[in-house]
Amino acid sequence: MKSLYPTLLLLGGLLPFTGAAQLSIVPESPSNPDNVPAAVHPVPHERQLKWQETEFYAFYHYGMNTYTGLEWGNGDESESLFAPTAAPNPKQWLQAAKAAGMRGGIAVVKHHDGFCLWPTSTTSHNVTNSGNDFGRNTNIPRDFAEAARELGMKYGFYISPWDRNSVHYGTDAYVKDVFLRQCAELAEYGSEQFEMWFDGANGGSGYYGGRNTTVTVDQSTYYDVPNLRDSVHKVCPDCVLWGVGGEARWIGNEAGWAGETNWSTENRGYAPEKNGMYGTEGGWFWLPGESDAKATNRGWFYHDGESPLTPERLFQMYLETVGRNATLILNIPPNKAGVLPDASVAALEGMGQLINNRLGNDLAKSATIQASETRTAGAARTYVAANMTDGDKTTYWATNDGTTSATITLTWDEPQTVRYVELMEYIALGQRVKQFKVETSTDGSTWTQRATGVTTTTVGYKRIVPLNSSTSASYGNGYQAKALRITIEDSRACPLLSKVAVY
Ligand code: FUL
Repeated sequence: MKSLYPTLLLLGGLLPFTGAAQLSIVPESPSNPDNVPAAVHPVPHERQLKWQETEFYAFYHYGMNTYTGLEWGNGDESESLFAPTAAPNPKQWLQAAKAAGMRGGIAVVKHHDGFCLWPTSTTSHNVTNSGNDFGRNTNIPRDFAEAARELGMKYGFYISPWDRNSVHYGTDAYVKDVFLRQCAELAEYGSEQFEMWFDGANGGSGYYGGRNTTVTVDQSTYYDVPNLRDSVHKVCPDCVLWGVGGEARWIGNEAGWAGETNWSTENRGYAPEKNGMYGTEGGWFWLPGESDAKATNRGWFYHDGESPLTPERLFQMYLETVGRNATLILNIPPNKAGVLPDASVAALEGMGQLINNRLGNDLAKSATIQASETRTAGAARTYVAANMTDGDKTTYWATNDGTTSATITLTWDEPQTVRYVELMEYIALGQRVKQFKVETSTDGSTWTQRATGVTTTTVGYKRIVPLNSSTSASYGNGYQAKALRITIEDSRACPLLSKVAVY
């Protein structure tokens, strides 16, 4: 019988396939020529890793509500009300997102009112019956995917499981003949999709094809999620099914913040409103957090008179989500002409400039970096401290097994002005760090702890720590430092860091 140990490692994708090991029928000793640390389970699926790397992307709520002024349409709206005053322009939406530093976007293509923004075969409640030619020619999945490809951005779609228009809602026929088929149609708009967004709001009152009633469903069983996942993944292998799909979790608020302690692991039956922000240490499965937030001061959909939040506020959201091991999906609603208003475009550009100015010049690259301990190198892999500043996400620094605390010290020839420290764990082998601290020194021997007002516990995929402890107050003058020291004080197993950056 094969021993379990190498099997687990192979499952984690850590070791190259070796014919000899596979054919062996006698117990074998673990073969680990690269001295790769054992994974701390659970670990992310490859598609969750790719998804996490998207970090920051846009959300576009556009559809029937744009024209009725509602946030939740009842489902009885006449298709003719969808009447864009110009051809909707997803390329303009995505260009504005790119200027903010976003790597992709998700377009709502069916909200709770059930109106579909593509010519679907599953219902007549769709663009082909809309009020004018701009409406009838609208196909958001097609145009959004095409624009994203052109701009080198990732893309995905929001399709509401809850459908207040469908006469079948609440029966199996809805799931089989409407919802799953709609998802399958959407999957065909591009195999590179990175996320499908399945909202948790479901069941309740609605038009339901004239039944005008209240329908209650059990979302944990009703939508046939295993089948949904299989069908989508067959066509879109990298598509993370958010929310109801069970591959990424709601961060538990719509205010653009994640917990300073934020685990990417969860247990079954967790309560998003309670621990969505924080995750659960030692949880059973990998369920990373995504924070959905509005970049404007009104609803998810466009409303006359709305205005965008300031670039400073948006930058704060970035720090409190992307900088706390979550992804940020920032909503900017297109208007009745199917474009983002100028003021929103300007706010996004301002946000992009702040991110670039404040987090664009990595001082760690010009520092000498040392660690208190370095894991013994393997045949084809080292674990040296310089792996954290080489710009290569596949290399990482590690200690030997059994070591769960260590220091990393960066020193410069000349004093630097420092404001933020960014850390990234090599999460392919699990989330580990539980406690750390950051200090600066003007001479390399006397140390002052910084970020004392920040809970410096988890790191995860990415953690950005403001050294003055403030995500909201002004940028500040920073601290003069000839050296900066990060001390990992506790970790679930030997720590593995793929990046240290200092700004
Ligand atoms: C919520 C929905 O009910 C809102 O209308 C919006 O789509 C938001 C992003 O998710 O749960």
